[in-house]
Amino acid sequence: MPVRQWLSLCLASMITFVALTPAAQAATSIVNVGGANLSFSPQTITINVGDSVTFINKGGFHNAVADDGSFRCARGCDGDGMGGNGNASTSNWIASVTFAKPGTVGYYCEIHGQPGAGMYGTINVLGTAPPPPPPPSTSAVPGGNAALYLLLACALALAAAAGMRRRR
Ligand SMILES: [Cu+2]
Repeated sequence: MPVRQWLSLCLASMITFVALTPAAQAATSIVNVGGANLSFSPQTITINVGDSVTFINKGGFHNAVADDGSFRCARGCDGDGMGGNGNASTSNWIASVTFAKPGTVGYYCEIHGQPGAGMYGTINVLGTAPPPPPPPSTSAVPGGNAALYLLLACALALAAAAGMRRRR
């Protein structure tokens, strides 16, 4: 097969490979605050480390305060560096919190709840498994890894193409 054809095949394969590789992406979950009921909805959510939760006040005099004090939000969050203020407010406030550590975070509204009672909620933050260790050596290639063979073939084709170019 001509080198040029090889190269386009390699390129197409690599693009497919990359496209099929799942990328870890931060997600945002919505928690509705108040509205028809004095509650957070959904009351319990599960997210992954690095994800965010966006609290949206649907009506009423509310805020969202972590049991452990890690956040206190309403019109922004205390100490967010943008002039945010976690005091309960009746405005249609929206506030986002990003969770960098795995664990369970309880929170409540200072006006209508307390930790674990009344208007309160729970956020379960799941930790991600550490990435698998790199293979010990290239001796893994005879094991039959299609992607590695493809990469080797591409490298050979690229080397061949570079050689042709030098000869011109
Ligand atoms: Cu409230």
